[in-house]
Amino acid sequence: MSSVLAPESEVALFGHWICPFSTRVEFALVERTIPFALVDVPPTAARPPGYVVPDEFVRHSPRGEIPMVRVGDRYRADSLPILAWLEEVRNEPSLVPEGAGPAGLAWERAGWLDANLYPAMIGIYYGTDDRLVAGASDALGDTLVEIDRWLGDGEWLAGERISVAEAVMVPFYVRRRGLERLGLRAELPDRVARHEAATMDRPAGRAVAWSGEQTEEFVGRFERYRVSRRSR
Ligand SMILES: N[C@@H](CCC(=O)N[C@@H](CS)C(=O)NCC(=O)O)C(=O)O
Repeated sequence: MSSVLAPESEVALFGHWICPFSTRVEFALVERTIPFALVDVPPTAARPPGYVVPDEFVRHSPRGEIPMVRVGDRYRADSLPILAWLEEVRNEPSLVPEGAGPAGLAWERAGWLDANLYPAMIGIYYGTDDRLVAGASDALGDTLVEIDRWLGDGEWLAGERISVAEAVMVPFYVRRRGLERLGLRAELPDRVARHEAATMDRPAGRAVAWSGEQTEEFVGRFERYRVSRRSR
């Protein structure tokens, strides 16, 4: 049975381009052709002087974190629960496709990426000395080996169809050039490189891809962060 969003159920994403968790949700909304309004709420560290947090965000966000999504008059925070909720509010086209692989594989892999790829990725940009950055880069390289193994079973991370696993993977692809500038040494295995190209070439991939300026802003932000930590 298909569920269709009622016309009054307008969707809004409270998020910001630099936040990988917002990118997951934005990718999923575009991939699933769910129309939405983007309410730009920069993370605290990226707010320009004088920025005023929208009242609606303050009132409905449980932890003051982006992403938050409104559907009609309901709100949800936290990217993975948001992705699950969006499957409930409108189930087609789904990012948890039946027949994509064994039941639950897409969520299992999305969870694995959240637990393994993200700490390594975040370890690179928050790494304050070369040893920490190199360790995070090696850990990230190990996750790429595992992801390459998954891609031996099909074109997508959880089988034959794009899924929530791609939504969780995409923020890595979006900031990969920036990560290389900040110390990522691991090469993309061939199948992962092909998967990156296929994913980022979709309308949803293009919607969340960074411009050169965005990559510069990301790199500059973390270079300054490193300098400030080293001079303490
Ligand atoms: N587990 C959350 C993490 C969200 C998160 O950490 N968001 C950051 C920005 S990337 C945030 O809003 N931090 C609070 C702040 O900047 O004040 C999710 O998956 O959505």
